[in-house]
Amino acid sequence: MSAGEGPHVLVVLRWFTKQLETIKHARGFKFSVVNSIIKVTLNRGIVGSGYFNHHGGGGDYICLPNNPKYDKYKDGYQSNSYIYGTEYEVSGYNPFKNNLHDHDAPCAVCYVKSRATQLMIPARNDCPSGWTEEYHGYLMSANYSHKKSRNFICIDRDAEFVHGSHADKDGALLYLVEGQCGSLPCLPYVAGRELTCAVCTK
Ligand SMILES: [Ca+2]
Ligand SMILES: [Ca+2]
Repeated sequence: MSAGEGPHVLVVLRWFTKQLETIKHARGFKFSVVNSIIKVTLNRGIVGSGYFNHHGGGGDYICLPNNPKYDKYKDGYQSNSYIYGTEYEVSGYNPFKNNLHDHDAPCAVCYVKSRATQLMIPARNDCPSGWTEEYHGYLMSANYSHKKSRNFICIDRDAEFVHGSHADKDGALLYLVEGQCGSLPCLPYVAGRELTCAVCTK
């Protein structure tokens, strides 16, 4: 979820897009200033991953830019690794502000100056003392019954969707994650309850 380029560089992958106050453009990046902290949105794009029911291929959700650049290429399929857009699958229960079901998931990659460490905390919707909350929401991942495992990612409770994308085309999919008791202790965990998450920086 993060990529460091030095001790004071932080790239936060946000699994949603939120309207940041746009102050100015510099080197093609959007800047915003929140509480005197400069946030730079390096990339806005769409969540991509492998097809939900393929056995192999790439397994993580990644943030694909809206403006891809190709190098050498040969159109048509010669290889055996594919990438798809990603739909929210929340028909059973939607705790989000927006009705996300079957919509495509957008994303943004942000840089927060001066906070060099990023942490995604599962099963919490707040941050430890001294940390800044970037957002909180719900833990999501792949469907257990599908053929492919994926990473757990934190989706903002105010998550947006790609407008005009309500088409049920599938591709990669995102499901809410619920606790299962056993090795997972209940209490404090509760069977079937949707887990939260928070993304914190310091
Ligand atoms: Ca769908
Ligand atoms: Ca549930």
